[in-house]
Formats: sequence, C-alpha cells, structure tokens
Amino acid sequence: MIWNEKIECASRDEMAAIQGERLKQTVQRIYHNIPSYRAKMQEIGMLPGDVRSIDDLKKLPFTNKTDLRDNYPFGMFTVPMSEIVRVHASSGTTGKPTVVGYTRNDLNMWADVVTRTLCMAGVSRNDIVQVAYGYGLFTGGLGMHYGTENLGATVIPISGGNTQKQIQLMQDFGTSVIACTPSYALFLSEVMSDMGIDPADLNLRVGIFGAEPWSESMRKEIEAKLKLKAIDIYGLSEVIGPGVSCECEHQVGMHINEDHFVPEIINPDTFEAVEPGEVGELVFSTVTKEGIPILRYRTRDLTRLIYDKCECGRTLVRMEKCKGRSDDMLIIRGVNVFPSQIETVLLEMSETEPHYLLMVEREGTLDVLKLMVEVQEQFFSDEIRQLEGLKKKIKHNIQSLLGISVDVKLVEPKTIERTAGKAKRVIDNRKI
Ligand code: DLL
Repeated sequence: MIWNEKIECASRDEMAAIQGERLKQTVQRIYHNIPSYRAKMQEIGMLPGDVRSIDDLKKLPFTNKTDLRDNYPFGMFTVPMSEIVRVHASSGTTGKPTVVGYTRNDLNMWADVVTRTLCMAGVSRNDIVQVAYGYGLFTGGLGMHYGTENLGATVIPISGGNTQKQIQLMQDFGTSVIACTPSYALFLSEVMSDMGIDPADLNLRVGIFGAEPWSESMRKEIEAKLKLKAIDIYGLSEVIGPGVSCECEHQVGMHINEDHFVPEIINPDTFEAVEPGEVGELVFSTVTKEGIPILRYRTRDLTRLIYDKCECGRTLVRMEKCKGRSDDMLIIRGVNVFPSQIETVLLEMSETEPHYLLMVEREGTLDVLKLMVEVQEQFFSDEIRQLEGLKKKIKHNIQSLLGISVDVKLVEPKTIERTAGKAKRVIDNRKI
C-alpha cells in the first residue's frame, strides 16, 4: 500500500513546486531565528527573499555538525521551549551530543513519514512489529514506535537488548516484523541457533534494518539466516530520525520523503553538485520542520541519487544504499578503504563469520591495518597449518580487491563484542 499516493507518486514538477514553497518559508524562519545562520547568509550577501524556488537552494550556506555543537543545547531551535514537546540527542564519538527538539507538528509529521516507510517495506496494520531499536535519547525506538502506531499495526515496544526475551516474544506473540540494527539482527539469529530455535518456525517476514551501514552481502546473510525480507531504512537525528528514506519491496535504493527532506549530492572537496547519478556526500534541507529546521546539512554519508522510475509506482527519488560515511573512510597508505568493503570480502568467504573489527595502528611512520575476524565453528581448528592457510586466503582476497595488505588475526566464534545498537567496526589508534 502507498500511504500518501498524491505525494509519493507526484510528478517532478509538482514535487519541485511543493519543495520551493516550503523552502521559502523555512529560510524566513531560520533567518529570523538563528543568528549564526543569518550571519552566514549575510556574509554572502543573501536575503531570504533571494530564495524564490527550489533551484535557489544551492546558493544557501551549508550547516555542519559543528554548528549544532556550537549552539548546544538549544541554540538552533526556532520556537520557544514552551512549544518543544520532546528532545532527542545523538552522542557521536567526540564532544557534546547533538540535541534536537520537536514541536507537536514535528512529531505528527515524523510519525507520518515513518508510516510511509513501513508501507514501502510492505508492512500493514495486520502486522505485529517488534521495535528493538533503543528507546531513549536515540531516535530509533520512539521514531519507529509512533510510526507503527500511526499505521495501526501492533507495536511491541521492547527496545534493544535482552536478546533471549526478544526471541521468546517473537515466538509467543507471533512477531511478523522486526526493527533493529542489521548487526543486532545477526546477533538475534546467532542466539536463536544457540536456543535451538529455527527462524523458519517463527512468523517473521520483514526486517526493517538501519542506523548503520551494511553491505548487500550482509543483507543476503541476514535474509538467509532469519528467513525474512531485509529492508534498509535510513535517517539521522539532525534531520528527523528514522524515516528520512526507506526501500520499497523492490530493494533498489531508498525512497526519500523529499516533500519534507530535500536531498542534494555534493563533491565534499569542492562543495559543488556532482553530475546526476554520481556518488558524493548527501546533504539535506528540511522544509517543514518547526523545532529545529536545518538548511543544507552535510551528513557525511556517501551515496548517489536514482531518479529512474521505480516499479512500485512511487516517484520519490531514491538514494542508493550508503557506501559509508566519509569520516569512517580509512586512508591506509594512500588507499581509501571503507569497512563495508572488508565486510563484503568476509561475507563472500564461507569460513568466516560477519563479525569483525578493524584496528589501525601507526608503526613508525607506517599505517598498519589489522583485522580481527571470527572463524566459523566448523572451520575453527587446533591445527596451526589450517588456520595459517585461512589467514593467507583472507589476506589475499582483501589484497586483490582493495589493494592493501592487512594483518589478520583469527578469533574463535563469539569473541567480538555484540551490541544491541550500532556496531563498532573500527578502532583507529592513530588519533590517540
Ligand atoms: O541512526 C536514525 C535511525 C534510526 C535510522 C533507526 C534508521 C533506523 P543517528 O543516530 O543520528 O540517527 O545516526 C545517523 O547513522 O548519518 C548514517 O551515517 C547512519 N545511518 C543511519 N541509517 C543508515 C542506513 C539514526 N540505513 C547516521 N545505512 C547517519 C547506512 C545509516 N547508514
């Protein structure tokens, strides 16, 4: 089902007109309420009236995560606190968290876009949705929760963790949809097998996985292990939370709710728009938010936009599965490496588990990439010769695909820490 056919199947011209009208209002709102952004506009001699259509978006200044940090906690809000009914925050890796605030209208809009994404994923009011994203300051839990209620499906608000209980409830309540991070989905399957439960005996049919990058190979692995259709959902707190975009059942890119969140793809070095269809950094402007509207927010996520017609009938532009974040990209002796590329190599090998950790060390003046990876139970052997052979094979496969050499350390199954939220894949010791 398409939740809002008029919008989700609008023509490009209709969409541009909606975006343009809304952008004009958002620019006024921000100019008159956020001194730091007003200063940026004044610096380039721009007035709100200079924005006449969506084509003028590219003239506006960017917003960075540092702008939110510098205005911590509430300096980027454009309404008095009496109108803010909820806050969320994302911790990030360094410094103060980024705080976002929602008005009543913002919460209604958020629930509505999440409902759209659930429909894209093929979820209906007959489904029982287990929300295993964390509830709290993280936007995942509550974001999915209200979207599910708004659809009219049944929500099980279990939050993250408590893995055995999650599985117990899946059995007892007949959960048909699980929403969690892809890494936690893998962990769920691992615990199911420890408990002697065959996922085929459960009622699971759809997984709504996001909040972290995951490769196509990881999708295949999860689909095979959990016996469900794995749908990618994307979002970020600064824009709204989950529900910015989501795959439909065709699983070719995520439809962006672009009547609210207008995407652009820029070259992160020149800040210019890339050629249509090229990969670059995703930038979002919100055009309906009241609490904390944001213009040209640089997400650091790398992807490309797909404007081709989708078989589902939606015309909402799609963003390809994220390649990774530009700040997660490792540069090892001049070669760019994304954790997702290593993940693909590991998942294509039958001997390894998709649980791994990358460590970057500086030895003298050289950067050394170390990979810790779990070996599948049946391949784990006491024979040193066999394990050495496997190490060599992994090293060779990574070398031939990525052109870099790695030190491989094989570890026993279940050695690498599992988390209920976002998986930590990289430890960069060079920065310390
Ligand atoms: O992760 C919101 C969310 C919750 C999305 C639940 C989907 C499901 P933040 O904590 O602010 O918000 O983190 C946002 O996570 O900039 C991306 O780098 C990454 N991310 C989110 N979804 C995906 C995805 C939530 N599907 C940051 N694929 C974003 C790849 C993703 N990366």
